Amino acid sequence: MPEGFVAADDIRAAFSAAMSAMYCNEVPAYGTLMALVAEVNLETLSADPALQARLEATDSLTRISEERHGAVRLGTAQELSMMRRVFAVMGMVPVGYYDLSSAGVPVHSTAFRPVEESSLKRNPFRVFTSLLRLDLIADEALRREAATVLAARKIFTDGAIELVEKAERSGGLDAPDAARLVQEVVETFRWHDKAIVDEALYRRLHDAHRLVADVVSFRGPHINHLTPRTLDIDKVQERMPGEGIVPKAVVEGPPTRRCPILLRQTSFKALEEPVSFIGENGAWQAGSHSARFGEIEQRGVALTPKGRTLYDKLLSKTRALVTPAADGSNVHEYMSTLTSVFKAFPDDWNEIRRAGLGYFSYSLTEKGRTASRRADLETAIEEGLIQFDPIVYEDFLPVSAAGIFQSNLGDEATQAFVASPNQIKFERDLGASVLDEFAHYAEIERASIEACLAVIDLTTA
Ligand code: OOG
Ligand code: NI
Repeated sequence: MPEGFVAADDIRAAFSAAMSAMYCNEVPAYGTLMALVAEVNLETLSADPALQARLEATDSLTRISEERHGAVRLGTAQELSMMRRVFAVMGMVPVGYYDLSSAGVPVHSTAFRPVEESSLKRNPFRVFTSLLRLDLIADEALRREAATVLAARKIFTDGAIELVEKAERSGGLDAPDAARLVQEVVETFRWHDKAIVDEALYRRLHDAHRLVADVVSFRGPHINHLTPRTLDIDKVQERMPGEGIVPKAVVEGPPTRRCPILLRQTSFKALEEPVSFIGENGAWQAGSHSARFGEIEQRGVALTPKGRTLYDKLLSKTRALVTPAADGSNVHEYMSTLTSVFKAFPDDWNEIRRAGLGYFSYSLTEKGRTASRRADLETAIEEGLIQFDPIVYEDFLPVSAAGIFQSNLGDEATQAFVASPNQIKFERDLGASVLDEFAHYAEIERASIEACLAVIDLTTA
């Protein structure tokens, strides 16, 4: 990076903090949730010195209190490709393709996030970004009207666009420009209570799918949630009602385990917020809309394709036995079924590793650094020359995401669409291809083994 430019990681960290401050202001329950998460994280760490020590040793402790993800839903290919360019200036690239149509939500998505280890440690802010699929809406006239409304709106400020172009031209931004970019980009995610449609069109969009109304009716893609990361999601879930927050009934993802895998998430329901629709003769007409909510997550080890296949199989098996009811009436039955079905997934780090189910980062122990003898990987682990840590899953899960979408769309909104993943079209609209998350984790693991190998020369053992 040329002299005088602010590191992309620092721009992202400033952006994440600015978004959090804005959301705290706009949705006070988010602030309450952050305080609760901080309290539980502190308790968890003091009760588990070994966890604290590993997080410290792997240099991942400081990122956790600052860690969060957000989500937005965009309306057009132009919006998506500009969003990619904006996030690129902050060191965030599109990772993964998520098809939500099969789960009854007319969008497909990616996650913009940092990928380098040092960047993740500095600040792992990520944004789950969805693109509306008007092609899945049956009513052709409505589809055209929605497209016309979307084509006319501008979700980025002129200042944001200028600064992104400048960063692309010069390879970075100096401090004043970087600070200005953060302020300009935050504008895109702000809540607007004045709709850009009248109530009649809002109703029709809403009847097609609530998500369509949410994307099309407003001037910008308001951030719809921000999610802090907790070290004990069960405890936060349990304490939410005491703080006046009602969580959704079921924690999405795997059950409670000794060795956390992938991602567990829960949310509180979207707020019903006052908005005004375009009325007659320049007047505004009062109404309401619900879109914004809060969510927490707990992250575990990234799974290999083999591990992910097992996870998907066990989750489908659970859901075939008990489908979680939206009103939470069968939550105990669902959770106990989930727990018993997941007994088939090993719950010991070394077993998970040896079975090739998860990705791990290998490092030399103190003893390994000074070892005079050579050994292969497994022997070196047995002899305490090499240790391994789970690589954190930095991405999302489509079934969980669908559950989060649904719980905030009102549960009557469940709808069937023909499953139609279209990654090629998504990437064309994005203007780039998405990174393959599995290949990426595999590479981190491989590089960590190679670094050990360079020191104790395993190959010539
Ligand atoms: C995104 C829902 C997905 C997650 O954490 O899985 C998501 C949305 O509602 O726009 O954020
Ligand atoms: Ni989320």
